[in-house]
Amino acid sequence: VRNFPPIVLRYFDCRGRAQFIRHYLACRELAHVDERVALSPGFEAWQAMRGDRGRAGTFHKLPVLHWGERLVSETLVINAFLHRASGDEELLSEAENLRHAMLVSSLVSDVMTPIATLIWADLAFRGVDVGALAQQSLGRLRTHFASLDRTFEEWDWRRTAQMRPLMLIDCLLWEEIDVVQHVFGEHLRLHEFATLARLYHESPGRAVFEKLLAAQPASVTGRGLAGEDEALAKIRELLAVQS
Ligand SMILES: N[C@@H](CCC(=O)N[C@@H](CS)C(=O)NCC(=O)O)C(=O)O
Repeated sequence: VRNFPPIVLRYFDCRGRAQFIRHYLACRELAHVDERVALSPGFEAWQAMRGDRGRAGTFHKLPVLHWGERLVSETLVINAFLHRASGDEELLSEAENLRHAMLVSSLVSDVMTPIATLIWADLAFRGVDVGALAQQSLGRLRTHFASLDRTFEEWDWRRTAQMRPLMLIDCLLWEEIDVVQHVFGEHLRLHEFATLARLYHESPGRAVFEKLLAAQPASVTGRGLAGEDEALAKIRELLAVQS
């Protein structure tokens, strides 16, 4: 067992960019503080902290990871840092590490980001046609899920993943599939992506992930539970009309 320095993960009290890191730290039982910045319509807690570079980090954005004296900003960099610092990187071959990095990048840029954009759309882009954006986002996500499904199948992922401990990519994959289902409901049709569906349902971390989410229910974005539920209800209503 390695000795790790004190770890603090700071992020808003939502799932967003950091829930997969929370899942990972919990599953791997890495002692840490899960510091959640309270959400409110005016983001008062964040406004009070935003100017403090020691807490808001290099770019005054969250998530921020403290690893002993180290402060790490940027979701992808935090991921790469943790993958290395935890010792996971050295358990994999160079080719495997490359695959992990490609998948993380793909899930963050092509799943996590468009989902957040869609949920915020009515506030972020005045006058946007939310129904059209939702339809387009769903179509693109389904196409992307088909590519991921094929990739995991070709890479014999289910078998090889069983031969190593649960890693960040497993947490991220589960989290993104869960979020996409939460947002699109039955419109996603996860069962049509057989490998992804199995990876999701049979994830060794699933019980821990679900327990963590049940213990601290959180919205996907910084809109907060009530505001986000309303936005999601609207999105699903618009999708139902179009389908
Ligand atoms: N490129 C950064 C983006 C981080 C980011 O945009 N964080 C948002 C929350 S998801 C934030 O801190 N917003 C508050 C602000 O910009 O004042 C990353 O990938 O971590």
